[in-house]
Amino acid sequence: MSTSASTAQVSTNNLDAFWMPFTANRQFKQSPRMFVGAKDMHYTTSDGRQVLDGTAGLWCCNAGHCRPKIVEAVQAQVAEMDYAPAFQMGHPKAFELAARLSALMPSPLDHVFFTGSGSESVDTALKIALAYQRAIGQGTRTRLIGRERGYHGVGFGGISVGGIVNNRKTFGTMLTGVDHMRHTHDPARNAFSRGMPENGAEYAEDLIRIIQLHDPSTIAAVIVEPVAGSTGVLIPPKHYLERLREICDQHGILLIFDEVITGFGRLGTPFAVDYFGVTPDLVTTAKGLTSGVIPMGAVFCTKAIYDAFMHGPEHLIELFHGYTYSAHPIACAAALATLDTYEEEGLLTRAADIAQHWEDGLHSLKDCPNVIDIRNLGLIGAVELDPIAGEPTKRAFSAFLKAYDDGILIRTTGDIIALSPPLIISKDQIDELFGKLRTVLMTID
Ligand code: PXG
Repeated sequence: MSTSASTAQVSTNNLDAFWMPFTANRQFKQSPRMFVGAKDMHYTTSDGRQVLDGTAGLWCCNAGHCRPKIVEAVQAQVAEMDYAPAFQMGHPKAFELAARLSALMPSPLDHVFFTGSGSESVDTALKIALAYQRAIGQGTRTRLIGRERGYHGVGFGGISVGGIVNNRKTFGTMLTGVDHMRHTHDPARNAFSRGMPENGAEYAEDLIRIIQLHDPSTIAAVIVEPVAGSTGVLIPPKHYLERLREICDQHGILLIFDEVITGFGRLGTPFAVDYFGVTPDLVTTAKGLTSGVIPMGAVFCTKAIYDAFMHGPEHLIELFHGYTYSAHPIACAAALATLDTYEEEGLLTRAADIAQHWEDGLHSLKDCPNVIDIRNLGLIGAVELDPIAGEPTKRAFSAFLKAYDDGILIRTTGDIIALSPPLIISKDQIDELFGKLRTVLMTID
């Protein structure tokens, strides 16, 4: 479809029926922002403008947009076999993909369970953790521990262990038996840190407080984002994640890393597991797995966890869990071609090469009005703004609207601007992004 044809279609559309997710529906429908095309680092808007993608869609299009190999793989797969049942049947690409993913992820995280999204990956990991504890005779371990300000998707499991108040407060009591560690944000000591903050390893000790309150024999697993994304980018303090691992080991508690945004090269290594050198028991992924092209998630678990289920009569199902779209053939084809693209272009480590340029550009915004903190790691950045008194989120939202008008796509959460471009971004495009963001910050109230 040509751009002009899409524009015509958009302009005649009735916008009323679609209840948009995580969107100010009434504001949007008065003044819609429509994308009709995408290529590499840019979106095309319905009014024919190019917008530089500073967010990889929603942290997912790590290879950039409409990359030929991925497009062709999806086209070929949908014509060859559109769907295959995932329960009691298989297809070769699912096994090929699991084997390749297992080779990419450090050992012993060598088994892969497929899902359809990050939220499903989180639910899956929590359920595997509970079922595992039971399988090894630790059935009293039913509690799940998350962290304040954590985002683990929007399923009931994810919002229960998550710690973003607006995502929880209107949805009742959620899962029982959940507790939360304190978050690690400490602007008084760490504002404008470059990379990992120096202060705050001791926040891991909050897990001990929770363990002492509930007794370790009641706790199945702890889930954290290695780098918290959605809440507005919180980088873990140095030695914090190592300490969490130690405490979990001491108390027989499984550690789950939610790598839905850090997975697939965001930090300059394939996974945050590699970046931090800390090995959890389960890892949740989605997004960059298919570069956002087809919905898909994958949960990695250790051999010990997988093996704990492989007992009993062989005709019996070992885990009563799975989705209609687990290992969907088109998603598998997209993921395999995405991994090829990552490999051919060195994208899973490319962020490491440009991280310094990214950090310097981002921190050059320090002198802009209302900037109270800047944070970065790998190809992730955040600029925190002082909220307008009595009108939280308004200043950042104005920045988002102005940025869109000026040709850059940014994300905002609260009064924080979050940036996470495709991993193919050039140094010139980084300069363009921060140059335009500077203009935005200088212009808005
Ligand atoms: N875990 C983490 C750590 C995430 O960041 C999910 C789970 C859920 O994934 P799904 O595929 O169910 O949406 C996420 C999703 C943002 C933003 O702007 C972040 C996400 C989604 C949409 C927007 O920060 N993260």
